[in-house]
Amino acid sequence: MKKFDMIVKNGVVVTASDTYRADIGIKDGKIVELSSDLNEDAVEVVDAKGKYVFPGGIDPHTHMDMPFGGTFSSDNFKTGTIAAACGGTTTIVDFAVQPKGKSLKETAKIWREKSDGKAVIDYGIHMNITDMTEDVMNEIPEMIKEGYSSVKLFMTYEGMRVDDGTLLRTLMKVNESGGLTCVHAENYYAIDYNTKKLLSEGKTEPIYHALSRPDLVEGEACGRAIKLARMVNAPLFVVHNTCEASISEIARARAEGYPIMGETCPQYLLLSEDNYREPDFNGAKYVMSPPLRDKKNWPVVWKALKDNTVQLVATDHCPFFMKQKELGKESFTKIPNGAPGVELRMSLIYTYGVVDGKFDLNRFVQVTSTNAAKVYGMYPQKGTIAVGSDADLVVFDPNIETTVTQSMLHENVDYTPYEGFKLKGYPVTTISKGNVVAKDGKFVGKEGAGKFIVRKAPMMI
Ligand code: DUC
Ligand code: ZN
Ligand code: ZN
Repeated sequence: MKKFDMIVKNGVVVTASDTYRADIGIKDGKIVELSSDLNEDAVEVVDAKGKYVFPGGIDPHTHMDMPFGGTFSSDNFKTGTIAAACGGTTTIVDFAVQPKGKSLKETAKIWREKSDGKAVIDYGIHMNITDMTEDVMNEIPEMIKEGYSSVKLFMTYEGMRVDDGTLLRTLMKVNESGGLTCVHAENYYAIDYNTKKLLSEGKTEPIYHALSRPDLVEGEACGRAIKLARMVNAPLFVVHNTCEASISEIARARAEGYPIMGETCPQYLLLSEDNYREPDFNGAKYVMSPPLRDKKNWPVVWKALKDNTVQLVATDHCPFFMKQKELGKESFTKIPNGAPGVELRMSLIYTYGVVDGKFDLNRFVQVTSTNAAKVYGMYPQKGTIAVGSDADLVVFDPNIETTVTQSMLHENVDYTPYEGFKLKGYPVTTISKGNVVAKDGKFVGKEGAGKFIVRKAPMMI
C-alpha cells in the first residue's frame, strides 16, 4: 500500500496568503501532507516544476441547462463542467431556477437530475426563487440545512422577478436560517419604460439591449437592495457588478460596516458596450444582463476587485449558439441573455490581473477560489491548499502564451466573446479530489465524478 495516491511535486504553491515551494501529498481525495520534499511512494506523481499550484478555481455563478426565453443554455452539467475543468476550475455553483408553481424541493430535484451523475467536478446549487408563496418561504430553512445555503432573487425579468416586499421578507428569512441572499439587481420599471420607447422608435438591434438598461438601472437596484438588507440586518451578495454606479453603493455600505458583498465577471473587466456595434448581428454574442458597459468603468471595477469592494470573479456562464441568439433577429428583447465564459476565467484574470500588474498572485487566488469558498460556505473543504482540504488543484504554467480561439475551448457553443484575446499563463493539469481531470487542454476525467456539495453558512469577508 503506497503512502500517497498522488504527489504534486516541485511546484510553487500559492494560497490566499502565501507563496512557497512545496510538494503536496494526496490520499483518498484529500491533501494529507505539505512538505518541502516528499519522496515517499505514490501511485502517481505530477511534476509541477516551473509552475504554480493554485487551489482549483471556483466559479460560483453558472447557468447550465437553464431555461431562458423559450430555449435552454447550451452547456449541460457534463459539457459545462468539462469546459470548467479544462480551464482550471474544480467547483461550480449553479442556479436552480424555480419553475412557476413548483416547491423548492421539486426545484432542487429538477436540478439534481440535471447534475447528479453528469458533472465531472463538484458543484453546489443556489436556490433561485422566482415564485414566492408562503409555502415556499417556509421551505427556506430546510433547504438551507440541506446544503442549498444561498437564495438568489431577480429584481427584474418578467415572470421571475420579486417585488421589494418579497425581497425584504426573504432577506430576513434566509438570514434567520443561516443562509445568504443574492440579488440580480436591475430596475424592472426603468428597463420596461426604456424598452417600450426604443421599440416604438424602431430600434431593435443588439446595441439597444444595452441602451435599454443603462448603468443607473443597475446602480439604483443595487442601492435599493442594500438598503433593504440594512433595514433587516441581513447580509447581502450582489451578483455580477458591472459599473461604478453599483460598485459605489457597495463601497459605501461596506465603509459603514454593513455585511454587503459582491462579484464581478471577466466580461465587465475586458469587454465593452462597443462590442454590441459589431456588424452582422455579431453584437448578439454579448447580449447578457446586466449589459457590457462603457470602457470608463473598467478601472473602477478592477480597483474594486483589488481593494475587496467586490470579493470574487464569477462568470455568469450562460451560453447560447448563434442560432439560438437569432431568436432575437427582429428584436433585441428576444435574444436569449447570456454568454460563455467558464473555461477562460482563470487564464483571463491571471493575464489581465496578475501579469498586467493590477494585483498579486495571492489576490488572484482569493478572487478566483478562496473567497467564493468562504462566501458560499465551502471553506476550508474547498478554496485552499491545506492538510484536510479536498485535493482540488490546478497546475498553472505562467509561461504559456496563446491567443484565444473558439476551437481550443470545450464549451458547447459556437463562439467565444474573447476570440483573439492574448493570454499569458494557462492551466496544464487540473486535479479534482486527487484525480487528474484535465491535462494539456484535454479532458481525462469521468462523467459523474463530481458530487453535490452540502454547503454551510456563509462567511462575511
Ligand atoms: N443574465 C444573463 O445574461 N443570463 C442569465 C441570467 C442573467 O441574469
Ligand atoms: Zn443575473
Ligand atoms: Zn446569472
